[in-house]
Amino acid sequence: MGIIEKIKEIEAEMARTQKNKATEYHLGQLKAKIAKLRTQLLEPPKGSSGGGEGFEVTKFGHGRVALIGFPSVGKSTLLTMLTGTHSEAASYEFTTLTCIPGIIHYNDTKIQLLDLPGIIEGASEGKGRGRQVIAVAKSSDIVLMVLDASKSEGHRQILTKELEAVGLRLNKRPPQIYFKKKKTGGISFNSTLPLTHVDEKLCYQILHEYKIHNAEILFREDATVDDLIDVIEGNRKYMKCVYVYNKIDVIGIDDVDRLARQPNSVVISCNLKLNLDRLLARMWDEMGLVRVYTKPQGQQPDFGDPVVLSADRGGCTVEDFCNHIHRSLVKDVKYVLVWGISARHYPQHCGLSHNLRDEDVVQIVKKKEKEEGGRGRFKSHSNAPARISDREKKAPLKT
Ligand SMILES: Nc1nc2c(ncn2[C@@H]2O[C@H](COP(=O)(O)OP(=O)(O)OP(=O)(O)O)[C@@H](O)[C@H]2O)c(=O)[nH]1
Ligand SMILES: [Mg+2]
Repeated sequence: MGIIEKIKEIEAEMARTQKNKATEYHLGQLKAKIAKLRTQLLEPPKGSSGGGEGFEVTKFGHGRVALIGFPSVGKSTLLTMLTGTHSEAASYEFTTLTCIPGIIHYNDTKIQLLDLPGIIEGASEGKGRGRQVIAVAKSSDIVLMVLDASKSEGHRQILTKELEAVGLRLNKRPPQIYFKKKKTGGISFNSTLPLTHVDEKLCYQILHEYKIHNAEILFREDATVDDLIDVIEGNRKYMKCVYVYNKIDVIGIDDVDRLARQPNSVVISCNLKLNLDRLLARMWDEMGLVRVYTKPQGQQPDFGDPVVLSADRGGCTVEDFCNHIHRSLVKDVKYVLVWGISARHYPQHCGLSHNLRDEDVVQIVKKKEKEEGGRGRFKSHSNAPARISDREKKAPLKT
């Protein structure tokens, strides 16, 4: 029996089983069995390099965004609109057959947008080109789930389920469960608060299913069985997702209003070019990129070409910033001067561990170099870049 049939069989058994206190342990075990099988399904077949032809696109720019959706919802039209790169769009399904990259220039950063073939129910089990598409989605920083506003709202759930089946968790944070395998000592089970979904026995059973007999486990929140399985599997990817409802030109205003009020959603129309700027702004916010401008000593900051950092990719500290410029820089840095949201006063003297925020300006002071203007802390105040002070008027600094 193939893995997919095994999964189907267990799913059928779960559907047959009534949910109550007595079957709780059995259901938990079945869930763990499915999770294990799904992980097996994801492992590339022996002897292949994984991935699929035409799908490997080189990473480019400061971040990567994947367009995921059913066929004919307007993904290719959206890529053409936002990037100017032509991607064939047509009224029949499965127009796009490979991954087509485009570049969005936004806020001095370059973002790679990927148009992908439409996926359908069953994609996680390999239907259509689902597996390859989902692999690309996993390699990106955020997902834009494109939905047809005029079609069933169930599509959003179906796609979310497909992505969950392969270990993607959309708009969720990792469960607050500490888990560590040990060599000896049995299982130590603890929680910092009363648990309503999982008890010690269920936890033991699930660990047993994974053949784990020595481990330390600490629940820091009232997590579910699924959360526990996610932590044990350890290969889940937590991603931001923006739900993009396209084609609002063909539905009534009441429906548009309702869709727009759903969490993490943006409504657009490619045909009428409606709300595309809002979509870009939303996408950019979700990516959490941090632009840092360098200021050479005694000169105006270079506002043309920021160093772009990201908390998810590499971190946002002064040290990360220095490493971005040159690997050998860190050891020469005495301290840095920072202007911007992250600074308590302008300029603030900061060390390598200081966390930078978007649109900060940084001047590096090297070990043998003298600080600008001697006792620069006070004198260089007048050098504070105009752009920062403008913004500060709008959003006064909290200290
Ligand atoms: N009414 C309306 N139609 C749109 C809109 N955007 C795209 N379309 C139409 O939707 C159809 C499908 O568009 P595509 O861009 O090819 O869709 P896709 O998601 O790339 O489809 P696949 O590549 O097959 O997965 C085309 O006929 C487009 O003209 C819109 O905002 N409003
Ligand atoms: Mg397409």
